[in-house]
Amino acid sequence: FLVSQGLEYSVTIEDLQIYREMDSIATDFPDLASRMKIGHSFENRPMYVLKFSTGEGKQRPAIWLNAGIHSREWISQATAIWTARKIVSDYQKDPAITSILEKMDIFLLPVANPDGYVFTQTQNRFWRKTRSLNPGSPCVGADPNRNWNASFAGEGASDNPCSEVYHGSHPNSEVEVKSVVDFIQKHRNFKCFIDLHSYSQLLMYPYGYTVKKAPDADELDVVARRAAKALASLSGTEYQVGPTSTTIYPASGSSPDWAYDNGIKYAFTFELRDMGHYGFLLPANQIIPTAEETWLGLRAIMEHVRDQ
Ligand code: ING
Ligand code: ZN
Repeated sequence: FLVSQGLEYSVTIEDLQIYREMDSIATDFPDLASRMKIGHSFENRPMYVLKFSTGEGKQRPAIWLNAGIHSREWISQATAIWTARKIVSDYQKDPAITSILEKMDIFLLPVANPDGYVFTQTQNRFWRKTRSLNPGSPCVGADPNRNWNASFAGEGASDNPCSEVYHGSHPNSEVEVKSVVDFIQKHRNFKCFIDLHSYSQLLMYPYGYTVKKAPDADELDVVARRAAKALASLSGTEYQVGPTSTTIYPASGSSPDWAYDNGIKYAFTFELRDMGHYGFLLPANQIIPTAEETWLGLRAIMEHVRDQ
């Protein structure tokens, strides 16, 4: 089909199994899950979000779960789609997720950078950025986790389009970022923003753009420690907890800092398995163990947000 369209190097979004799985989840659980298109990528692939809601027609307080903003971090997209299936399977079985969904809606974006994700499957396994064109430069893409309007172009970002941490021409220049920003701002009732990356086994909270302590750092630290403990309870995987800037490195223009500065207090980043032995090439037999333990961490955070 692709060759007949003259698009032999292009992969349509229907080729991505994650998108098929999103479709079947929405079809299998129509009262709980629905698929929404929040925008499209630079190469015009749809940006699909799964919405989990038991409050038809109500604008409930909401949780944003983001994955795959960096395309090569495959355990992130995989954990996200596993989590989607987990939510629909455990609703009305697990009292925790059931009570979370009685009060809040969950929005899950498993592939925040679809063009990059396709590129990692077809051209370069280690591609991190978007696939937007940079006028005047031969280099492609911007770092979608330096492109948010939070101390944009500050520390830990580059103004060189060839850099892996190029911040882009202006805040939200990447249409994938802009789509999420517009959706969250229009909704106006997000309480929690969680971004999944890999690797290093870290659970971090704002800020990345400064070493100054966030006003809510003490509370976020307590929540993150509780989540890390829950995560470790499954098979002993240890996570380090702390603010982004001092736990990993300073980085401006990141999504959790933007969320936090825009009133979404519970802003976290997970750096999933492993500690660097396999790095981005985490073997397939670690996907489900990673997703299962991460779920315990995510659920602990969501329970805290529920109880606010
Ligand atoms: N790490 C993140 C990155 O974007 C990070 C670390 C998290 C920075 C949160 C800023 C905010 O560089 C990876 N592995 O991408
Ligand atoms: Zn990342």
